[in-house]
Amino acid sequence: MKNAQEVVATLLAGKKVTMINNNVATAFAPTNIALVKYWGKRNSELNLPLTSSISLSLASIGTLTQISVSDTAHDIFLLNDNLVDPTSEFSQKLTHYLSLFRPYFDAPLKIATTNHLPVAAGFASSASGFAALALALNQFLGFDLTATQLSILARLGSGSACRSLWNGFVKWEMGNQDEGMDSHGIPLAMTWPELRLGLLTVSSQEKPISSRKAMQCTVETSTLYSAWPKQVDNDLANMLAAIQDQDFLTLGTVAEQNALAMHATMLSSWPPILYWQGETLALVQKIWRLRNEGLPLYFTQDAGPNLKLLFLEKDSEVVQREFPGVGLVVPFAEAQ
Ligand code: 2P0
Repeated sequence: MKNAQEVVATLLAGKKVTMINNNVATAFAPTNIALVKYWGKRNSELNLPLTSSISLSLASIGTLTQISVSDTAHDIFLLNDNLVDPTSEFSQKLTHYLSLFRPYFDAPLKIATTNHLPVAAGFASSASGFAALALALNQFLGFDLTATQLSILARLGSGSACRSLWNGFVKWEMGNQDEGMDSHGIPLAMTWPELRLGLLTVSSQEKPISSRKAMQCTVETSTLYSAWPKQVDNDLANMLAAIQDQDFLTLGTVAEQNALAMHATMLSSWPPILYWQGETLALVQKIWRLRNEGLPLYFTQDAGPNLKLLFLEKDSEVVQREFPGVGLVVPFAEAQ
């Protein structure tokens, strides 16, 4: 069994590192929202999942990361222009990730990250964050890796990051190799210009328990978890068919059911995990009422209290009227 350091060494075997002092590398990666979720790992060091998953990237919403050589003796991290507390979990995660690359360079780095969405509030900021970081490191150190190899590197930072290397629909193949060289994102060629997402922010506060810890607790203690891989298998097949056929009602139904089943596994964990807040429930009930009245509107929810609405362009106006603060996203803006 390889550890993360050995996986990086395998990917970088034979690569020449060509870091130039005072060089600056900048990279962007989109946030992705899973339509069939990743919840549970078979290897927590390499972030190898127990199931495959499918996501939709949010086009121009994501993370912009800039790397340069630090003029201090140690690494410094900036998040949305603010210096990050070196004792924070965010800083420790970044430091650990960078340590995987230390055999290839030793200069202290300045890493400036700009996130379009709130960090650690269930808006998948770690996904776009590690994807942008892998892309920026690739440029900065001249690794010249392929998107698939960068997807593997991004996964070592955060599982869902391996899906943020591409726009549009992406499938994360779980793979079955111990070292995970076959566990990475694969872009799906389909576009869907009429598809819309709506971001409903209930809270931008940091979540009470990280996805990493919540996933582990669910796998170890949830009485419902044994049903999850079978649910995901069915949902993956139905979601792929829905995307292929541009069948919105199936896409919405599968995405919403899958998210609810994931939250049900969390609720049946011990100690129980509940990311919902009162306002989350009120919004879900409103979505269900509107749907009963004939509006084809669905939601998905990640490890936080915020919701992501799924609907079609033709219903944009009514959705924006019903949910005045909603952030409208056009995932296939360029395809229009
Ligand atoms: C997903 N989430 O598929 C699922 C749905 C949250 C709910 O992937 O431990 O930050 O870094 O691999 O990727 C969030 O978990 O967890 C996540 P790690 P990650 O988008």
